[in-house]
Amino acid sequence: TLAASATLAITAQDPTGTLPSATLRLPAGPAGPKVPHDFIGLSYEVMQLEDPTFFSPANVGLVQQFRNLSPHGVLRLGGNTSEFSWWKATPDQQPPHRVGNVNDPGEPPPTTIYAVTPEAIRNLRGFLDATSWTCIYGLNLGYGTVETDVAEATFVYETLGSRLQYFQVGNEVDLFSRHLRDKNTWNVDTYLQNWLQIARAVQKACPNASFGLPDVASDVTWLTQIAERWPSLPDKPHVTTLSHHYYAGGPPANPKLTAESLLVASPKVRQDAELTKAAADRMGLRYRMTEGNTCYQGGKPGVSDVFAAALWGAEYAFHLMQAGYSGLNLHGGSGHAQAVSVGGSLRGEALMPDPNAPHPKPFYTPIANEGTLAGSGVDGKLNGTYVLEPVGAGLKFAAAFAGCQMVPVTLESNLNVSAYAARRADGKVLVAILNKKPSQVLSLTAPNFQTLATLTGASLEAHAAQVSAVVRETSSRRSSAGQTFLLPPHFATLIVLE
Ligand code: BDP
Repeated sequence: TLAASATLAITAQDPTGTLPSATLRLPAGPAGPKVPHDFIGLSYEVMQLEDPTFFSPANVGLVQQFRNLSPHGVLRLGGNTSEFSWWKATPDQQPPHRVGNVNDPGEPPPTTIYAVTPEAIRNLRGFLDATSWTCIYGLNLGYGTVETDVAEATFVYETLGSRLQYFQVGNEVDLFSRHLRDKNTWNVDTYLQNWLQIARAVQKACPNASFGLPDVASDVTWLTQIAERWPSLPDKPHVTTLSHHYYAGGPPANPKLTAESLLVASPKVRQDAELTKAAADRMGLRYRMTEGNTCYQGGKPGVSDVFAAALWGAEYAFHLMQAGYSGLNLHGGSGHAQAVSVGGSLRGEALMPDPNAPHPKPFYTPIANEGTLAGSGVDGKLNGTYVLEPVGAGLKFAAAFAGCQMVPVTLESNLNVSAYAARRADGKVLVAILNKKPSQVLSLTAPNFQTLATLTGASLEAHAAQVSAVVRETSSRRSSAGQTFLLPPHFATLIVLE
């Protein structure tokens, strides 16, 4: 165990041997946050529930991928499409007629709707049991009413039982002024009125249910404003978690977003974490990043689906662990909301997604179905073969810290290398070191360690098809003090100190 401070020296490989450029220290002192055992999570569109065979124990390929990613995790259902879903309690029930106002370009039109059925929820329960994961379930705030949300929530609550972690009501409410509400009146106060009306009714129908809020897209000052108003609000539902989203880049057309630029630390990650922690501490709640990825609008090819995304995913997860988050959910799935609105057909007065139109998968999905480019969860073309994509491999790499206690690390470096450490239940200290440069070789000197895993790819831009972004259990490696260990460029290693 780490009784006092330990020092690992990381040096850039330098032909003259004169360049000791980085020193990593694990100072003895107060421990960092405890990482919950179910820290790792994924986020999917509610739209995904349209195919009840997707989240089902019979979808064994997907069950395996979830279990492989983390033995315990949190599946969050939400996204843009949660505002356009409807609860179809019986097979003959007709979709509601919805009249929309202004659309944000790229959002599903308000008349695009997604049916969620009892069969899908029963299968979801089986899927969660098979994976040992729990669920954050997104209810519709955009078009939801007390009546429709209570009916859906009651069935979900009774069916998911202890597999339901909490309800979220509304996705990215800070953006509602663009498409779902009047921009002149929409703000934190009108949001809280809307939210409380539904959440109170759901709480009454589901007495032991918990809630998370506000699930903002990017404006975390909403969390601060909610924390200010919270003490004076009457009859509050049982809230456990404050949540926000984070997309590192976007739109995909932005030429500045590249595999290399993705790996430059963003100040927003730290700023979001500070505001979020302050608001959550004030309210006595946990905080979670419930939806995010490398680039919004479905991701960017060459950035979101390449090895750089694996390093990004690992680093982002470690960063949130160190910042005290209760978890993160990287977004993905076999369909993408914005693509669905293309190719609708008129049925009565409602514009429905064409069941034969493909729902292209987002480029950033952590787990991909190999058949999804040609098919979707809706039209039954899923072939049952699922693969871990680069960003998912990054998440799996970071999952080694779940259940551990973070150990603050200091790293003096100008090398674009980062390091995170955590103490395992057996007292041993894990250290993850990420070499993010496409060319620099680093050497690491440590007292005594074993390598547990590495995260590797042929290059930062190696495409998913050829990427070897896999977490490998390497054979144990014991080194005598002073022995150096080379860290190739664009490479991450996870070691355990002896
Ligand atoms: C988020 C939405 C999600 C989208 C994603 C994206 O919540 O539904 O799929 O953006 O643009 O804002 O990729």
